[in-house]
Amino acid sequence: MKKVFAVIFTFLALFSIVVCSAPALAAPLITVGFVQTNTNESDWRTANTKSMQTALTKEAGFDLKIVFGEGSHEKQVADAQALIQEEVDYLVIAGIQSSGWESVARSAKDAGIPLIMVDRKLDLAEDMYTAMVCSDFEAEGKKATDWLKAQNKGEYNIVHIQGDAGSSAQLGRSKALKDAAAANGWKIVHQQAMKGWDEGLATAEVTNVIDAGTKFNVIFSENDNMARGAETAMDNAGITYGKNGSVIVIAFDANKWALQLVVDGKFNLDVECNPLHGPRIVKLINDIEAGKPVDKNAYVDEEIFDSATITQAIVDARPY
Ligand code: GYE
Repeated sequence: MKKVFAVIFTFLALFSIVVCSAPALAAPLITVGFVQTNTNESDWRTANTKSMQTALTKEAGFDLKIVFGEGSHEKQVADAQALIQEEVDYLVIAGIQSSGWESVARSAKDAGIPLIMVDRKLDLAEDMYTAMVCSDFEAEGKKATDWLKAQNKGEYNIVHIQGDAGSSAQLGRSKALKDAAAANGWKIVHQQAMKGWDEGLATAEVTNVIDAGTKFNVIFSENDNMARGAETAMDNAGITYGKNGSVIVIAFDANKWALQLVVDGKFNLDVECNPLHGPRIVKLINDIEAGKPVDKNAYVDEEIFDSATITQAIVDARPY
C-alpha cells in the first residue's frame, strides 16, 4: 500500500512540475492595422512611425501591420479595406487626405472592427469611428498667428508654404492664417501647397518667389522641413532671416533639430505637433479591451518654442 501512495505522490509531483514550468498559455496578440501616410514624408512622420513600432510590439501584446500610402489616398483606402478583409482587431488611420474615408469606415463598422484616427482627424461622423488621438491643427495655427500679431510689425507680407493639400494638418493650419490675415489686414503675397511636405519643393518654391521679385517679411511654413527648405532659398539669395534677420520664419512640428535652429535664432517660432502617438494608441486599445470608458476625441497637448525664450536645456531634453 505504501508503494502505491509513493507512486501516486511521485506522479503528482512530476505532473505539477511539468505543468507549472510549462509556459503560460500566452494571450492571443491584438492585431492592429495601421494605415500610415508615407514612409519618407518628413522627420515628424519618421518619428511617428518609430513611435508606433516601438510601442505596439509583440512583447506588449500586439501584432502591428503597417501599410504606407506613399502619396496616394486611393492606395490608403485600398490598403485599409484589405486590412478589414484580414479581420484585424483594430484599424488605425493617419489619412493623407481628410475626406473620402466613408467607405472604409462603413466596412470597418460592418465588420465590427474599431476604427481609430491618429495624428489627423478624418471627415467622419462620430458614429463612424471609435476614437481619435490627434492634434488640433487650427489651434496650432492660431498659436502661431497670435505670436505673429504680437511682433507688431508695421506690415505683414507673408509667404505661406502649405503641407499636403487636403490633409487636416494643412487645412487647420492654413485656416488659422487665413482668418488672422483677414482680421489684421495682413497680405499673403504667395501661397502654395507642397506635395508630401517636401523640403526640396519648398526650396524651389521660395526660390521662384524671390526670383519673381516678390517682397516678403514672413515665411509661414506648415512644417519644419519645408521651413528649412525656405531658408536654403533665402541663403542662396543672401536674404537674412530669423531672430536678427529681415524675414520672420515660423515652422510647425518642433523636431529636435528644428528647435536647435530656434535656439540658434534661425527659426523665430516653432509650434509643437507631437508625433509620439505609439504609447497613446497602446493605452487607448488596452482601455477598450478592458471595457474602460475612453475619450472619443482626444487632442494632444502641445506648446510653442520662441527664439526669444527657448534654452539649450529645453532642446536637450526633447524626446524627438
Ligand atoms: O506637420 C508634417 C507631417 O500630420 C501633423 O505631417 C502631421 C504633419 C506634420 O509630414 O511634418
